Amino acid sequence: MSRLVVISNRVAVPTADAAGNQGGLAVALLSALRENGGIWFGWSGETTPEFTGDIRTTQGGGVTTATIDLEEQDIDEYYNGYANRTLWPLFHYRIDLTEFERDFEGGYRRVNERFADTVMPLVEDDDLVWVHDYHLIPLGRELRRRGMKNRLGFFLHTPWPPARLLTSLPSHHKLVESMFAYDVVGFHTEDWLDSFRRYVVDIMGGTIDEDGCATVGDRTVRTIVAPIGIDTAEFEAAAASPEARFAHDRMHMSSTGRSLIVGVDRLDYSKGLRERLLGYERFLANNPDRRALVYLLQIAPPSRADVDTYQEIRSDLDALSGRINGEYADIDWVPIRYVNRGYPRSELAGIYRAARIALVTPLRDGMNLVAKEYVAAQDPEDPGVLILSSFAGAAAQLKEAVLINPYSAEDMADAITAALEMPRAERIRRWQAMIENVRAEDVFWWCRLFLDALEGREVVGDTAQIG
Ligand code: ADQ
Repeated sequence: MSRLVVISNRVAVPTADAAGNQGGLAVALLSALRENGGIWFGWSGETTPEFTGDIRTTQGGGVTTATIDLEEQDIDEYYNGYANRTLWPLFHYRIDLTEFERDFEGGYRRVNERFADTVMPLVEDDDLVWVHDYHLIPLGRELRRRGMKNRLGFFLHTPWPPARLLTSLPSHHKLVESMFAYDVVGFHTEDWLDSFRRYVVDIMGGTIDEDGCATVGDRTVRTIVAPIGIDTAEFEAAAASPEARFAHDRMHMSSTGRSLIVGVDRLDYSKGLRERLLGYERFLANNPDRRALVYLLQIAPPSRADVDTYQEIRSDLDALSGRINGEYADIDWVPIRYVNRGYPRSELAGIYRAARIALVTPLRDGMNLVAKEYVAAQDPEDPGVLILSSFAGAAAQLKEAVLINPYSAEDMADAITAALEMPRAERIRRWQAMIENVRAEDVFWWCRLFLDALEGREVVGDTAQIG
């Protein structure tokens, strides 16, 4: 069996975490690394005055991690710059927030070269190399330039934007060309894959064959759909844990007789938090008799605080939740509990289970794992209702959710009303269809699907979506 080398911006350090605080992606990749042996390589999260390329390795739980420090300027231009001010907004269709700075692009190229230089000596001849996400798109090309012959895969965790948007990036051609250095490139959904293929055909004059191989000139890359899942078994167990029950009871005691509506998101403009609050406000305005029977718990831990747009969205939401609470609260009820902190996963599972409704309403999302976690945490006898944006990748799999247009406050208000009125039999029917998918297409399934494609093995079975 080939060893696996995972390369991503940040590295998850293996922990013997009884509370299960590691996300599904980390759990799946760590378990693949444990199974195959290998290394997880990335940025340490630390800065250094001058880049040295020194590699810090740790070993634990059968996994080796290797990390490097980057310079302050690297972080400004590569991470806070090109990755999070240019590619992230553009890939989430927010051209209005996209910043086009040459320095950012230079930093992005430099850090990808630094990654290539430092990881190259760690890779052995038969290793499978799996690169993750928009931070490292050109890494494959840099590795090939340095003579790497290994099987090289790339997975994008965000959407892939339509060609009309992508072409606004001054160096779009170079970026897409660099993806042809990989053997396999994976996306969460058919939609993102289609956008990529259309770019290849329409802008690059390439072709796509029936195996999903994209060819431009003499270069070919296999393109696949591989929707990421969660560690469903672990999450279902977490939802039944004492910590989850404690969180569940805490929610109930603090709100007797009221239905909890929950939202859990990183504080990011792509998650549609502003539109969600406005949709909930519309529900309150349209349903005076129902007001005091519900409340919204919005959990939104801050992220990327060094980027201005993230500071702006934070103050915007502070103001908006304050205004709605000011307008509608009573002496014994506030409509929105707005919380800016993280929770252990088992507590989160208890909160999901206590919630009659989950509002998962991103304006654009590669997949969205919260939607799947909510489904996994439900009580099979009395499940809640998932209200899901049709613009989240998860909507392609969770078709029995109440799908909405997150830009429409009316749509959201109507969906909340419908969810509150939904009979138990219908809630169970919808939930059963969803949990079947969340169980079958979990994060381990996703990992195998991608690695099988990377190894060139045929993928069989009706859930496989190699296209
Ligand atoms: P994210 O944009 O981070 O991921 P998401 O898929 O929803 O979005 O994952 C967030 C994770 O963070 C979930 O596991 C959630 O439980 C956890 N989380 C959020 N708030 C939390 C809190 N307050 N406390 C504890 N945990 C919290 C990117 C892409 C997504 C894609 C994933 C995986 O943007 O579209 O689904 O990668 O590919």
